[in-house]
Amino acid sequence: MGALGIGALSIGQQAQAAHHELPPLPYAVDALEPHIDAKTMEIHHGKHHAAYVNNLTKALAAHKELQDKPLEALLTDLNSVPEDIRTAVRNNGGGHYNHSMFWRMLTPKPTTPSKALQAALDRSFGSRAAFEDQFTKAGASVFGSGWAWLVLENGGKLAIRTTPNQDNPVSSGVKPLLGVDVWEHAYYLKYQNRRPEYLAAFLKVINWDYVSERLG
Ligand code: MN3
Repeated sequence: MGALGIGALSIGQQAQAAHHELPPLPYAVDALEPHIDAKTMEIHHGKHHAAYVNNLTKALAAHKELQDKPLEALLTDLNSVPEDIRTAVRNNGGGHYNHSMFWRMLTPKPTTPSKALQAALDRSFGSRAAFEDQFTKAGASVFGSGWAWLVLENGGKLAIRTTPNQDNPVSSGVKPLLGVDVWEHAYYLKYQNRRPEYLAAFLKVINWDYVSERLG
């Protein structure tokens, strides 16, 4: 038993040390061309997302008790995070959490919403096209850096929200199903100031299978 316990503990410690890691992209960096270019993907994932992971790890270094807590739990209850690292967790933990889902929300493969998601889109927005129109308008309306989201509210209704910086809707108690990163780093190399063009391109590479899965 003793040896087993020590073994389990050491595996646990390894898992903790590796808790916050940059996940690999689920496709090649050029897979989303021409809608999202390879250079943008390379820098966005390999530099920006990596920096959020590194800075989160640094922030948590002095708070070992938080290192094995799921990121979603930290972001859902930011007030429980010690004040000295709360902003760092909000920004860098949010950045890591947002981007980890963002890569999976994209795919080069053609996908469509599940029956359940399509019905929910119809109920909440009238049609998928009407949703896409409102979603891209919301993305275009974000002033400065932030995100636009399709969220599942507590009553089971879908809604569109925007958040500043790297805030995630889980911090206000709703579940994100789809998010679009409208920080300039997500599109500037290819689209410069033409954010609406980036948003139109984004619609072409949405992974509706994953979004449907998130609806549950
Ligand atoms: Mn980004």
